[in-house]
Amino acid sequence: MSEGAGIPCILMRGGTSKGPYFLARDLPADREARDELVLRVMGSPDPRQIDGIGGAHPLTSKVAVVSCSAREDADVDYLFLQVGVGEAFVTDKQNCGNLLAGVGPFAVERGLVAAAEERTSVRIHLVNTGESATATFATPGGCVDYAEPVLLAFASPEGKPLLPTGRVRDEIDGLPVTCIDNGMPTVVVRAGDLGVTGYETPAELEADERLTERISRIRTAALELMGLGDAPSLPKISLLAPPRDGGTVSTRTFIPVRCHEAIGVLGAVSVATALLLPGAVGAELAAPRTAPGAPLRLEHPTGAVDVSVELDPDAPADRPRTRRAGLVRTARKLFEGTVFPRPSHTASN
Ligand code: NQM
Repeated sequence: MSEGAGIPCILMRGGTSKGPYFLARDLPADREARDELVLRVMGSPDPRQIDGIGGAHPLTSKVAVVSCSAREDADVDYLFLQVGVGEAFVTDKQNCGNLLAGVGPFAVERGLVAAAEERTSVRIHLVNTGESATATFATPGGCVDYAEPVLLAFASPEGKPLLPTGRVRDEIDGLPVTCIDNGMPTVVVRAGDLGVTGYETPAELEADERLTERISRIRTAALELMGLGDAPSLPKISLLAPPRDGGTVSTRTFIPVRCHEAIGVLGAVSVATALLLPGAVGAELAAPRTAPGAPLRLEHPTGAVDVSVELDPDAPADRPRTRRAGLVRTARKLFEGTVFPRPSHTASN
C-alpha cells in the first residue's frame, strides 16, 4: 500500500459509538503496519485528532475490521481496535459491542453476506476474545433498513470464567468490588463507597480529582488481579447506585479514564450479569426484576439500556455461567468513501 493511497471504508454509528469499518483485505496484514496506519487514519496521538477522522473521544476513536470467516460457526470475523486519544496506542485487547451493532449491516453492504428478503441474521466471530454473537436486522427487499433495531445475541463464552479472580467479591483500595467479565472486564463498585451519589454527570465525575485518582488506583490494582496485563483501555469501572427512573440500577462507567456518556454494550451485559450473582457488590442496590427472566434496565447518564441475561442454573455456584445474553441497538451508515491517512512524515498543521 503506497503512502498517500486512500482506503475504502464506511463510517458508521454503532449504538452510542462511531467509527470507520474496513474490510480486512484493505488494511495491511502485518499488525504493526496496520496499527501505525490506523493511528494516521484516526489522527492520533493528537488529542483533537484534527488530522484524522477520529472524534477526539474514546467512544469515537474506534475501528472495526471485518472479513469473511473461515469458521463453520461464523459468517464473518470482526476485529475491534480501540485507538488512543492523546496517546499513540491501538489495542485489540477488548471487544466493542456498540460497533458490533454495525458489523452485520456492513457485511451486507460489502457483499460478505447475502441479505434475506425481510430479516437477515449474521453470525459474528469476535476475534478479540474468541466469543461469538448473532446480529439480526431488517433487510426489506435485500437492503439494510437502518431505521430498524439490530438484535444482538451473545452465546455464553466457552471456558472463560465470569469471575476472573475466582471470587464474587474482592477488596481493592479498601473497597468491596466485584470483578466480572461477561464480554467486557469490568469492576463493579458502589458509587456511595467512593463518596459520590452515582447520579452526577460524566463531566462532574471527571472533574472530581479525588475520585479520578481513586479510580485510577482501582484500575491499576484490578488490571493485575484480573490478569489483564497492561491493556490500556481495561478494565471498565462501573459505579452503581439505586435506580432513579424505574430501572434496575443506576450506572456511571469509567472506560477507564473518561466517564462513558452511556454504557458500553458488553460492559452493560457484564454489569447486568453481576447483578444476578448472589453476594456481588451492588446487587443489593438493584430493584427486583419485574418478572422472572425480565430484562434488567441499566440507567446511565443519557438514558437506559435493557439487557436480557440468563444464568445457567446447572453451573456450580463458585463458577457461574450464563446461558445467553442479548440486547437491542441501532446502527446507521453515515458515510461511504475513501479515507486518506496522514502521511507518516507531515509538516505541522
Ligand atoms: O462494552 C466503550 C462503547 C464501549 C464499549 C468502552 C462497548 C462494550 O460504548 O461492548 O460497546 O467501554 O470502551 O463503545
